[in-house]
Amino acid sequence: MDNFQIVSEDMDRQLSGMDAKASEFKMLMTYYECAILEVKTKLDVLNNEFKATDERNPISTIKSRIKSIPSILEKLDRKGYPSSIESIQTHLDDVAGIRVICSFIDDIYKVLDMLKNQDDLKILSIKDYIKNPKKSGYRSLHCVVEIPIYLSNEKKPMRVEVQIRTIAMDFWASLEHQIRYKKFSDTSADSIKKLTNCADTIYETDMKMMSIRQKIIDDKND
Ligand code: 0O2
Repeated sequence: MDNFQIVSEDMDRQLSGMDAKASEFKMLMTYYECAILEVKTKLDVLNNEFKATDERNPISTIKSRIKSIPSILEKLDRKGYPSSIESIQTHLDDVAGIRVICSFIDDIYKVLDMLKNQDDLKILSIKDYIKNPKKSGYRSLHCVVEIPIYLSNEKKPMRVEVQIRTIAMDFWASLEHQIRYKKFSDTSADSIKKLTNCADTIYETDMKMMSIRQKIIDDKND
């Protein structure tokens, strides 16, 4: 049995109960992968252009992922939607996910503005968890974008969720995700408060780093 067969059978098993054949599902995931590539390329181009003009990169790292089959099925079920290929495309915005890690808070909004200025990319929604942090202390800017992918015989609009955050916000979110996220009920109020305090301290440090950078630039220009 070759690897493809194993993947396919594994997918069939994971997709049991879903109104979709593994092959159709795999094709859809390939479309999402293509959409990630398109958005990533745009971000790379913008980062290089910015580096050439400002001599520094607003983007430190770009990560991406395709949502796992269990997470897709869990989310459809939790939101009360049917488990089908059509339902995934209609109801889920985060099957394709890109995380853009920036150096400073103002870089986040610079990246968002750069995305807004791309005429073949549509911003469908923006959630600013920096101006309005989540109760947990989570900070990040989320936007859902629609981008066309060019297939052999059609142009297909695909949605990608882009999460933009600083290195510091990413540090907190990654560790908090490991130790608590989605285990809310098992976590003591004291631990939750401590984690939220850490997020607030990290945000204050982010703000301080940004003003130190600005002061150094201003001093240099005087
Ligand atoms: P993963 O494993 O990161 O992919 P939802 O919660 O998905 O039903 P919605 O409105 O789609 O609702 O999502 P929301 O809350 O705007 O953003 C969800 C994503 O943001 C999560 O993805 C996390 O990546 C991140 N996130 C949101 N809140 C927190 C938090 O308190 N802590 C951490 N560490 N991350 C958070 P997924 O798909 O849930 O998980």
